[in-house]
Amino acid sequence: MRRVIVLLAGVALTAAACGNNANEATQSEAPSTGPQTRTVLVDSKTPAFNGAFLSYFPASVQVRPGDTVVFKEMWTGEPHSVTAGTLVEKCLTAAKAAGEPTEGGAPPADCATLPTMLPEGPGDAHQNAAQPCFLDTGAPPTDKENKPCAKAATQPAFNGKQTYYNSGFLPEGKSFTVKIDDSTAPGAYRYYCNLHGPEMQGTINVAAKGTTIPTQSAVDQTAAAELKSTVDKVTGPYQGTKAGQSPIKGNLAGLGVQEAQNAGINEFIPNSITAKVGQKVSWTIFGPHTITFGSTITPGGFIVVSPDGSVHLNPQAMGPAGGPGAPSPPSGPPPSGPPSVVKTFDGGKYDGTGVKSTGFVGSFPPALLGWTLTFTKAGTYPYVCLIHPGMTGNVQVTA
Ligand SMILES: [Cu+2]
Repeated sequence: MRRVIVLLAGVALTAAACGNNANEATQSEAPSTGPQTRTVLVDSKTPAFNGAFLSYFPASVQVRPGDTVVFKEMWTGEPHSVTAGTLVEKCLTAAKAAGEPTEGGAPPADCATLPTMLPEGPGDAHQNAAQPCFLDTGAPPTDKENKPCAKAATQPAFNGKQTYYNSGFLPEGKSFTVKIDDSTAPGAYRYYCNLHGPEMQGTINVAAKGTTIPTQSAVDQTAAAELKSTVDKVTGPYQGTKAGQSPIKGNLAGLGVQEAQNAGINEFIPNSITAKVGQKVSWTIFGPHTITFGSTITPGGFIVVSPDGSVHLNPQAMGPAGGPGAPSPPSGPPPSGPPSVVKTFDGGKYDGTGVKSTGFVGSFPPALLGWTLTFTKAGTYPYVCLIHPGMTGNVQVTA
């Protein structure tokens, strides 16, 4: 699930943003008196399509010591964290030097040692990454140890010196509030998502005390402009695919576009499939999805926070039902050229009774996985993706 975006060219996430531009000063800056709070979105939503955005909006926010940054989880079904600290800085610097993100490449050592929220294959969430963790010194437990950090009685303020400062998994409706400690030295402090890796990162720019900073409405405008820029890149290829002009033929479960690799389109295209009884229906899976018939699990409910704070994947959502799970992607060098289906697995027959599900499939270009299913009875069969809320479709089967 980690490699949801395959490459996101080195966008200038680390550049100081919207600073003390004299032209903006009159409208967009707040009085410097008193502590301010600025809100940053984690992921985002658009009316243009059902999607997910592996970005923070805006990518850079300016505050001062004593101010607060609130990270608001937008919940598209993609699990995220806000994870900062000197160990994360090291990882992001190494990733940039290594030209990360690279397609399928191994992460640099400084990143590989950091916790990741979910396993690459089957298994449960990693508690060292999925639960909050605030360390003044030392490294968090490894994925292999898979145990949470010692619980902090209260969340400390961020001072720029902590080695690891992690929100943990941010469920739907949750925000992560970060108070910037009075002692924090001015500078750029980067953070990332410990599931999606260096591809999904942002910066808290801490300015000197007394600096005037952009207002929340200016921050919101920057966030909206950044989202629009991504949505604009996606819209053409998305509409083209819906009109049947995609190089990938047939039914799609999800879609990513080359032009904006931080965006995922979480839709079944076309939304409605027609088939005859006994005819094999096939899907090309593009992204991290399930194709699921007859389930009562709420889409997005594949990851849950237990009352004790531990975070778990729901095996009933993640596992296949009524057939085999996804095969592992083929080894060896990936095919070149446009994305294509390299392996297909078969869900067998379905008559509308019980649950039929692919289980979780991580299928990314250029080597995509396909799934087939044969309906044995006429009728209309609604189906969903259990990862992404709002990702629904139906198959209309006639005799
Ligand atoms: Cu999905």
